[in-house]
Parts: sequence; structure tokens; C-alpha cells
Amino acid sequence: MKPLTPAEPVAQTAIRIESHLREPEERSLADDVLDGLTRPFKELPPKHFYDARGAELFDRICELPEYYPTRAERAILDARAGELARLTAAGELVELGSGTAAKTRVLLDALHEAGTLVRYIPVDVTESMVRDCAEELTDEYPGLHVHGVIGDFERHLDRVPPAVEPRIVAFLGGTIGNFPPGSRRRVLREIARLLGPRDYLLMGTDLVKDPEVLEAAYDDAQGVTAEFNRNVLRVVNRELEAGFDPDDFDHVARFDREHEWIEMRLRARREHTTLVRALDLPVHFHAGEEMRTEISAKFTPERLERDLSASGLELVRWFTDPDKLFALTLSRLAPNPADDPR
Ligand code: AVJ
Repeated sequence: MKPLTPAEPVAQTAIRIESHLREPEERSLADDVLDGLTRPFKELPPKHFYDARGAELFDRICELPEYYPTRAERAILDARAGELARLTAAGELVELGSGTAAKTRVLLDALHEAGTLVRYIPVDVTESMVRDCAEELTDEYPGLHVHGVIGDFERHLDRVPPAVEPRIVAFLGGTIGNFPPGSRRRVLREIARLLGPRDYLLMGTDLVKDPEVLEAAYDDAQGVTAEFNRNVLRVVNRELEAGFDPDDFDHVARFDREHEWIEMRLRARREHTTLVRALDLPVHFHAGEEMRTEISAKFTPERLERDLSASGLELVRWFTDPDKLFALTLSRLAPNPADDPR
């Protein structure tokens, strides 16, 4: 990642959008399929769930009675937004994986009310979402500048413009849980590079709890999560001319107590071979073979603090909902011992 350039004044036009996608995105799916489907234990990374249909299914998941994280996080934000605005005095909000920016409005409202809000910087792979929310938010908040970055927060964080105001970098929804422990710390370290000494990371993380509650949240009665899971096969079919029949796979969601994460898998109902034409790759499944499609890590306060401090961050505040289902944490750069004159 290239070093951040010194602060430059915010542009005069209210909306500025930069795209850093196109071909590389397709490449990444091809690479992930080639890598993941030729391993002894097949695996696909969860980021490929989210085409238009996948995003829609995810929105439906957030409304399900079993899927508590969205509601719990929302409740914490509602209760704490004012406090967060006062504490951070942030002039800009950077949001990683901004989507429809539904929860963002709670934060923007609070910063607007505190009189500090200047700029919103959504970072998302879905161009239409960034454009639409830029239009809506500049209407809703007169004077607000929106600098949209269309890109993947695993690869394009160096495209986030340098801070001109104290900032909050928001990484909500528990998405950090989709990264296994090593990559999780790498992602956190990269995010930490967006922070200066007066800036904060606001992150949502799901908490360890009764496995039955967890498994129900990822295996709902209506089967929406099952369809979401199978959607990755439709993405591969369309993008890489593969011939998967989603009906050949069962949805599996299990809490792994040792790793404290939910694991989603697709289990082949019968032995079969499918050709991924764009890669000239035949993929064989034996009956009952499982392919991992997502991990969603659940945290304890201790483990989260260790991940943060191993990534150069220091926990400032810990907020949870009344049922302690979910946590929002505010952290900042840990003081660098080398800078300490003592
Ligand atoms: C959006 C990644 C936080 O892990 O809970 C929901 C995705 N997967 N149901 C999560 C998801 C299955 C979700 N995140």
C-alpha cells in the first residue's frame, strides 16, 4: 500500500466518485474458484455471495426473526450515536462495505447534530449503491460532501482519501468475522493505516453465545440463508460459465466450538462432476462432500482486544445491547512505544 499523501482541501463539488474495479474483480473470482475448488477440502470465499440477488437475499436475512445481529447493532447505534459523536468530534465518516448506508444515517444524524459533519466516504464494491446513497445523502444533509470509493476493502483501502477532519472509520455488521484469524489481523492493520492520532475505528462484532441461537441465525426456518448460500453457485455459473445445479447441494451451518465461528458449507447431495467452462476445470464432488463457503467468527471481549492490540489498535469503548448479543467497539491507534520519550 502506498503511503497517504498530505491532507488536501475537500473538493468543491459535493459528490465525487472513484471506481477501482472492473476486470480485477472477475479475476479474483476466477482465481478463488481455481484455488478453492481444486483443494482437498473445497472452499470459496464469502465475498462472492454478493451479486444483486445475493445482496437482496442478505437484506432479507437481516429482517429474519432468527438473525439478530442487524437489529442488535442497530439498537446499540441508536442508543450510543450521540455519545460517539461527542466523544470523537468527527468531521468525516469513512464506511467500509457501506451498502445501502441504512445504519449510517444514525451516525450521520448524530454528527450533523453535533455540528461537526463535513464529509462521508463510502467504500463499497457495488457501484450503484455508492452512487445512489451519495445522491440521497447530499440531499438529506445540506453541505455534506460525499467521496465514494468503489472498491474492495481488502485491496483498495489505499484509495481512501487522506483525512481532512478527525474521522471515524466504520466497519459494521460483523463483517470482520468473515476473515480467519490471520487475515483478520492483516485487515485490521490495513484499516489502522487509515487512522491518524485523532481518529477512531468503530467496529461491529458478533459475540459468542448459545450455539443453538447462533445456528438458528444461519439456518433460518424460511430457508433464506440456504438460498443465500447456494447463490454463490449461481454467481460462478454466470461469471465463469459453470454448470452447477444449486439443487444438488444442501445448506449446512454449524457452530465450531473450538474456533468459535459459524461455518457455512454446501454439501453435495449426490456424486457428480461439473465443468467450469471459463477455466476448463472439471470439479468432482463425492456424495456428502462439503465445500466451505463462509466462516463468521464470534468474539469474546478478550479475544477482540487481543486482535485489536496485535494490529496496533487500542480499545477505547465497548458497547453492547441489553442481551449482550453483539458489540460495537471504538478503538484508536495504540501509542507507539518508540515515540515515547521516556
Ligand atoms: C454480513 C458477513 C456479517 O457473517 O453474519 C449472514 C453474512 N452469512 N448470514 C454474517 C451472513 C449468513 C454476515 N455478514
